[in-house]
Order: sequence, then C-alpha cells, then structure tokens
Amino acid sequence: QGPNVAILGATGAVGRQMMQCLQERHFPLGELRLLASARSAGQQMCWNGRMITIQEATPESFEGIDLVLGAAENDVAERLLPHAVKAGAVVVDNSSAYRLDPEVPLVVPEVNPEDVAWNTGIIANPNCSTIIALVCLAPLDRAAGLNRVVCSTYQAASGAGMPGIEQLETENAAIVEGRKVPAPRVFPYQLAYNLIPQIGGFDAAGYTSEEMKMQNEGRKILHNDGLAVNCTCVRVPVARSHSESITVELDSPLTPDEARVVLAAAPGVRVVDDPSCREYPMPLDTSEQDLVYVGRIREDISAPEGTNGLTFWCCGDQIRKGAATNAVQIAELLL
Ligand code: 2RA
Repeated sequence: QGPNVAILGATGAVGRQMMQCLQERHFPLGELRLLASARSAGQQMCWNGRMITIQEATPESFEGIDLVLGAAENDVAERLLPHAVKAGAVVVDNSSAYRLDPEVPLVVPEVNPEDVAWNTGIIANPNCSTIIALVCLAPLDRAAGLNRVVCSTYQAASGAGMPGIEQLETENAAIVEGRKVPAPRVFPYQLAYNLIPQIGGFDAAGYTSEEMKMQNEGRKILHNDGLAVNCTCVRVPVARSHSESITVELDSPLTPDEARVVLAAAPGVRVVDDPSCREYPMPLDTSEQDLVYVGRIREDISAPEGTNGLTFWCCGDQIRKGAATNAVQIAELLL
C-alpha cells in the first residue's frame, strides 16, 4: 500500500491528467482523494475502474493524506497548501505560487532530481514552457556549458486550461459555420487564425510574466544565476502542445551532429531531425505523450565569431510533460 494521495483541483485539465498519469504509471497509492470547489463537491469521477466522489477543498481536507498534487490556481494553492503541509503531507504544486521561494525546490526530474531532497513540505512544478525547454537545454548545458538562451515559444490554448481550448474550438466552429465569432472569454483576442504575443501581464521593461518565468525558473533549476535568457511567449491556435524555437550560446563548441548525439541520449527527449525527409517535431505528433521532441538542430549562423551557437526547435505536450506528468514524476522520486 502506497501513500494516500489528494489532487487539489481535480476537475481541471491538469488535475484530470494527473489522475490519468497516476493510473497509467501504476503509482502505488492507498486512498485517492479528489478535491475541488464547492460547486463540484458531490460529483463523481472515474479512476482505475472505480467511482470517486469529489470533496470540497477546505483546510481540513488533508487529514490522513501523505502526498498532495496541486493543480489549482495560485490563490487556492496559497490558501490551502500550507494546511496540507501542516497535516503532514508533502506537496507537489503546479501553481506558480511557490516556484521562486528559496525554501522550495523547483524540479524537472530529468534535470535536477536531487533537489527534492531539501524540500520542507512543498516541491514546485515549473511552468510548462520552462519544463519543455529545460529537458533539451540541460543536456546541452552538461555537455558544453550554457551561457545564453534566446527563445520564442508558440504556446497552445490548453495553457489556459479547458476554457482556453473551449475558446479556440468555439471560434473555429463559428468560422467554419459562417457565424459571428463570439467575443474572447479567456485570451485577450480571438485566437483562431491569429497569434497573440501576450501571456500574462507586462512588466516595465515590456516583458510578460510568462517570459520572465523562463529566465527566473531556468536559473533556479540549472543552478546558474548568471544564465542570460531572452524569451518571447506567443499564444497560438494549437490545442495542447507547446512549441519553442531556441538559440543557445555555449561555453565550448558543439556541432549539430554532436548535439544530436547528446540529445538522443538525454532522458525525456526524442530527436526527430531529418529535414531531407521533412522530419521535424510538430505539435500534432507530441500531443498525448510525454517525450519532448527536438529537431531542426543547426549551427547558429548569426553567432559572433568565436562564440558557439546552436539553434533548435522542440515540441512537448503542455498538459502532460508540461504539467501533470512532471508532477507525478516528482512524486515518484519521493516514494
Ligand atoms: C500558459 N504556461 O501556457 C501558461 C500556464 N500554463 O498559459
């Protein structure tokens, strides 16, 4: 019999995916407790062939729980997760509430699994676009020393949960049927047939909170406070896989072929890189599975003389590896 597990935010896209990952990976658990808002309390969800009744998430919800997987928004996480820790549970939290807290490890299991050891009750799951990038950046860092990252992300509607996917699907249907496209409810503008270069709020320098996560979380996970990162995050009309174009400046030279060898050997990565056969990562290929696909690996022809630059393209499922699977993999490290 394994730990008693609670999922906080069980009815959202990430919470539902966490349930599926626990089942798929045969996570050894005792009780599975599903916690959500009062609105969902009393409804039932099917897990591993049995029906589980959703309970309202309150400070008292964590008695007898050993492990909490947090899939709720920041306000709920900050209000309830300290009670979970007080009740003796270890928390793996997908919200951004604790990611930069110096007392809280921020972990990608393929990159810095050893950091779970210094947790004091909460372990934070990084942002989805950070996870997808770091799974590819970490092996390059280990092989050749990573100095600088310039990254553009192409982020799926699922980053905003089921409501994000619903806005895109509603817009697509209206357009196909020749109806007026409803006013956007999740993203600032229509997403169908559009790109929106804003995820989160802007700071004084003109960067969004999403873009600064790549720098701030990347530095913490790679233990490299000097890592230079410039990120542009864009919402794209794709359902559930994020894509990223990444250019890196490395300490020592690494040819594209050498990089392919390093990445092919890296955990959690699949190299899909044969342009002559039009083989490269695409969101349709990476959705509903846990590997980050990497391709279009090439020398950075703009790199100044004497610097070592590489450019590549990667795609990963935002709900799975970008959130739920990474959290469950962290939980597996605690077993
Ligand atoms: C997004 N990364 O894509 C953010 C939160 N999941 O919207």
